[in-house]
Amino acid sequence: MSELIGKISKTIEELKEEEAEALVKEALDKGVEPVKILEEGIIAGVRAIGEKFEKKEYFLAELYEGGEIAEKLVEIVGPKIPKEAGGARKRVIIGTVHGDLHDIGKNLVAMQLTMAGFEVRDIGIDVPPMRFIEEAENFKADIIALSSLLMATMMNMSEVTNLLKELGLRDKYKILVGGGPINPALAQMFGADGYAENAVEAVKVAKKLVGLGEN
Ligand code: B12
Repeated sequence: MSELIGKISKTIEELKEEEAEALVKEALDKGVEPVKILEEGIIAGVRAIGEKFEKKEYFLAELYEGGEIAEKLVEIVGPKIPKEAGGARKRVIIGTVHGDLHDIGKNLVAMQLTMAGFEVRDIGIDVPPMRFIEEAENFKADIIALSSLLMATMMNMSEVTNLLKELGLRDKYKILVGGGPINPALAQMFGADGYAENAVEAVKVAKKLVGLGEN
């Protein structure tokens, strides 16, 4: 089965959209766990594209194409991930920080949180700091979740936490952060309450942040 997962990752890396889609469907039909397909197939493939881009073996056009393929595949696999029963309707505002247009990972996190019982409002990409706060206030959010894939924009996470402090609203929300360049130390530096490396972890951390425990 891991051979099939490996093939998924490889065909994505090679930008073979139709082949990748057929393999993903085959894996689902064969009962491979959707989370495994996602993490070890799709995300691994897309990461490999990123590495090729870094080594200048791929260029912007391939980066775009890879993003589109991944998005399509995530749409197929995401809804197959088992939905958790019940769950309190805690609310999350999620978006990608100002200057950053990456949204595949953020969408996955939003999807996982929704499936875990959270009420999620996704406010998109390139979101200015003040908009996160306005939306959180309107939505009566418990958590503000920030995504950044770029080193050049990740500092915008602290703009959100700083602005919240200035407005005397910092204690009203839990801030959850994530995305490629982020790590626990940076999350702390940006004034966040929690960090998660991937969408599955994001659910665990989000639950902890709002006192829902691990289940
Ligand atoms: C696809 C892609 C694009 C697509 C994005 C399409 C889209 N709709 O998102 C396009 C082509 C638009 C793009 C553009 C650019 N990109 Co780009 N891109 C990628 C690529 C290949 C994949 C990203 C992805 O979708 N990964 C799959 C998802 C599922 O993983 P993820 O995003 O990491 O998300 C997971 C976790 O990080 C976490 N997570 C994410 N968000 C959040 C939020 C919270 C709250 C939590 C808890 C967790 C969490 O959970 C997610 C799910 O498990 C990466 C390579 C890489 N290694 O990531 C480069 C990459 C991110 N891009 C890069 C660059 C440089 C750019 C450009 C600047 C290129 C250019 N010269 O123009 C532009 C920037 C445009 C902009 N202003 O944003 C660099 C960033 C380097 C850096 N660290 O700063 C990377 C790392 C490539 C590389 N190795 O050089 N890119």
